[in-house]
Amino acid sequence: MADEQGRHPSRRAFLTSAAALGAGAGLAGAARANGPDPLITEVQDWARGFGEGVDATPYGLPIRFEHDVIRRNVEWLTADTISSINFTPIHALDGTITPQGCAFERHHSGAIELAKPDYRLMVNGLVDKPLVFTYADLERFPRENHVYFCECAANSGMEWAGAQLNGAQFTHGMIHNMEYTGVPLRALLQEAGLGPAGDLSDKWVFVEGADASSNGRSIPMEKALDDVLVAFKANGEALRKEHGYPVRLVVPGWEGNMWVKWLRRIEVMDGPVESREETSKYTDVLADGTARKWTWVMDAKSVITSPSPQSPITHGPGPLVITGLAWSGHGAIRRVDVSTDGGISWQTARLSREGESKALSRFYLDIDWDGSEMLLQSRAMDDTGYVQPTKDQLREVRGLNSVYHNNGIQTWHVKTSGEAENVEVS
Ligand SMILES: Nc1nc2c(c(=O)[nH]1)N[C@H]1C(S)=C(S)[C@@H](COP(=O)(O)O)O[C@H]1N2
Ligand SMILES: [Mo]
Repeated sequence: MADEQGRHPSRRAFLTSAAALGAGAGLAGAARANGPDPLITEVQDWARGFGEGVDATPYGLPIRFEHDVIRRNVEWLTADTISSINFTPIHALDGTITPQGCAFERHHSGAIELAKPDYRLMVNGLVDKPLVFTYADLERFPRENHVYFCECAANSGMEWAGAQLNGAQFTHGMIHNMEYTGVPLRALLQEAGLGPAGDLSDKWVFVEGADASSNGRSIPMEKALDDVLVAFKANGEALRKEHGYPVRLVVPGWEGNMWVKWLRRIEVMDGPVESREETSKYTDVLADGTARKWTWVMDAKSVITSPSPQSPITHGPGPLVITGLAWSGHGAIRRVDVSTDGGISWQTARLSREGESKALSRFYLDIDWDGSEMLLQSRAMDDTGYVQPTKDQLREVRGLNSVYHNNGIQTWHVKTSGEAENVEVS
């Protein structure tokens, strides 16, 4: 942080100088507020000798000043860390790609270590010839690269009954967005032979992992033949152990639970298995006690990552960058609106680039903050025309029994001090 680097004046001094310039001093004023002396003339410590050689860091980790930008778990959420969850520090990241080292993990029976030589993937069931692929076999199929978000269906699930966890990392951090390299599942199914094409519409695949939980899920054949990837690289390098090394399934736009890690088996079947993960879990209990099932697609959603409880405003009035993430499992983000008054009025934010299908979009709203309190909200719209609902609108349809698929609008109460808190407005 600034203090550890010893370069910036204290926050107090900074606020004083910003205040001296007065509100609305503009960008030049804000830049000058960084120190009393506009010019840096002295030779600084780090220029008096040599830095480290290229052999010091064969594989780099973030510099120590960034030690705070890490995955975190919430201890009371689960009984142990084996069947548990940690959260991406989205409040501290920018752009859209999530580095693997801080991308959330969700395990039902812990992260296993599975070496490439031991890896096998079986395709069986209603195929012409059941096959077992080694890792080397998978590498010989034509490959594709795609960026997709992976969101756990339970993301924001703790917020159904009202504002609870104080930070975007905890309310919205069960998401990551990576560039995957892999082979379309379609290619492996075709290799095994799917029989006459006409019969496929009522077929399903059951996908299973090699870990003790197996995390089995049924996927309709239409999706399996569409954009599902059998992936072995993320952001250019091998998958990390915790994300399913050496091979995981990527099921674009659909709930994270279906993205089976340590993928070991794909069975073509006549119908769904109705496994634990798609009946007692990952279904949505409605107000009348019945459960919605097959709610695979992650609806459009967004969150302001900064300012937010873990990323307060650290300067006075004047230029302020409001930023966040938006995504939709149905397609691309078309527009994001931001409100500073709890949803009474809205301004259209700037997308950092055109929305990409089933991938995170980064938005910015650059404002001249007058230093007063704000109730910050963001509202995403995707290319189907769907608009992210308020939490009240969601509860009207879904009741209060749900955990999964909470894509309601989030509110941060930003105080005059710049600190922010998780609140709900209705
Ligand atoms: N084999 C296996 N696959 C799994 C899981 C698991 O426990 N075992 N967890 C699932 C759940 S619930 C989610 S949200 C995603 C999380 O992927 P990540 O750990 O890479 O973030 O993996 C899914 N795939
Ligand atoms: Mo999940």
